[in-house]
Amino acid sequence: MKKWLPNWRIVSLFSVMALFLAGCGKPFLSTLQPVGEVADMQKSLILLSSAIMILVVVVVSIIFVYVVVKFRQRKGDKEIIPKQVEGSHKLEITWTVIPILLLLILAVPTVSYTFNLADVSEMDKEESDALVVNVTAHLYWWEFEYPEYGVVTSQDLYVPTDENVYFNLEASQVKHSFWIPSAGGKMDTNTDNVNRFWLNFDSERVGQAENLFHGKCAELCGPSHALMDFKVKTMPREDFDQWIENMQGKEHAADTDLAQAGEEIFNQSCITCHAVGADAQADAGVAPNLTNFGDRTKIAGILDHSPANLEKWLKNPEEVKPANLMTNTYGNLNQEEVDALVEYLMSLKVDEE
Ligand code: HEC
Ligand SMILES: [Cu+2]
Repeated sequence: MKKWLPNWRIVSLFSVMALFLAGCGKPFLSTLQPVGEVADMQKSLILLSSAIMILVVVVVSIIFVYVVVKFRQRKGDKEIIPKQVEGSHKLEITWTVIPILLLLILAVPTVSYTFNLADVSEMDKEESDALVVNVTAHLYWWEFEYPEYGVVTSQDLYVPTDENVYFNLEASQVKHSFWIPSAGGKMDTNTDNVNRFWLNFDSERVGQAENLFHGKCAELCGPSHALMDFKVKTMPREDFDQWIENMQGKEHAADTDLAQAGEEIFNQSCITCHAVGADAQADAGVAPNLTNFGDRTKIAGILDHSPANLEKWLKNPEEVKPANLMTNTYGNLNQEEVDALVEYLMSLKVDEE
C-alpha cells in the first residue's frame, strides 16, 4: 500500500507550480479579475461551467477506476464473466436524468445572461444619453469614434466609469474580434455587418489596474494579429467630458522650431493617411488619428511610448509590426527629418499634465 503514496518531491513540485500559475492573472488583463457588471456575469458562467465539468470528470473517473479494480480478472479465476447489467432501467434513467439536470443548471443562467448582455435597446431610443462608441478594427490598429461629440481617436479608448458604454463594432478589411479581458467580450468585428454590445467599468474596481486596461484582437487576422493591442483608459465622467472638450477644441500649434520643421514634413509625407486636429475625421479609417498621439501609452499599440521607440517605428515600421499598412509608403527619412517628426509627434497632446 505504501508505495502508492505520492512522493513528497512530486507534491512540492505541484504546489510550487500551482503557486506559480496563480500569479498568471494580471489585473489589467484578466477575465478572472472582472472590472464591471459584464465581466462579473461572464466570470460566473466560466466558474459554473468549469465546476460542472470538473464534477462530471471526477465522478466518472471514480466510477471507472472502481469498476476496473472491482471487476478485474483475478489470478486463478479465468473466464468468469461478472453479472451483466445491460438494459437496466434504473441505470439508464439515472444516466439520462443527471445530464439533463446538469444542462438545465447550466442553461438557465447562460440564456438569461446572454439576453442581458445583448440588450442594447438603449442605443435605439430617440432621446438616449447613453454613450456610444463606434469601433472600427483595421489591419492592425483600432479606431474609436464618439459620434455624439464628433471626436475620433485610435489605439487608446477613453471611457467614463459607472455607466454603460455601448459599442458599434465593425472591421474595414478582414474580420477581427474586440476583447477587453477584464471588462468583457469578445465580440467579432465584421466587414459586412455591425455588431453591438455594452460594457461597464466600476469606479471602485478600476484602481486594480491604475485605470489602464489592455484590449486585444481575438481573431486571427494576419501576421501582426498578436501585436494588435489597444489600451482602455477609465476615468470619472467629468474627466471624460473634459477630454472630449479638449479633443474638440484642438488647434495644435508646433511650439519649437524643430517641431515646426516636423509639422512641415508631416504635412508633406504623412497627412495623406494620418490626420491631426479637431476636423480629423475627414481621412478617418486609413491610418490612426494622431490628434493626441503625445498622450498615448504605447506606439502602434505595442512599443513603449518613448522618443527612441518612435524613431524606431518611423525608420522601419515593418520590423515592429510585419505586414502593417504603413510600411514603404513614404520615402526614406534622414536622421534630421526623423528627429523633427519625433519632436512634433510627441508634442501632440490634449491631456492636461
Ligand atoms: C499609406 C498610409 C500611411 C502613410 C503615408 C504614413 N502612415 Fe503612419 N501609419 C499608417 C498605418 C496604417 C498605421 C497603423 C499601423 C499599425 O499599427 O498596424 C500607422 C501608424 C503610425 C504611427 C503609430 C500611431 C499610434 O497611434 O501609435 C505613427 C506615429 C505614424 N504612423 C507616423 C507616421 C509618419 C510620421 C508618417 C510620415 C512620415 C506616416 N506615419 C506615414 C499609415 C500611414
Ligand atoms: Cu487579429
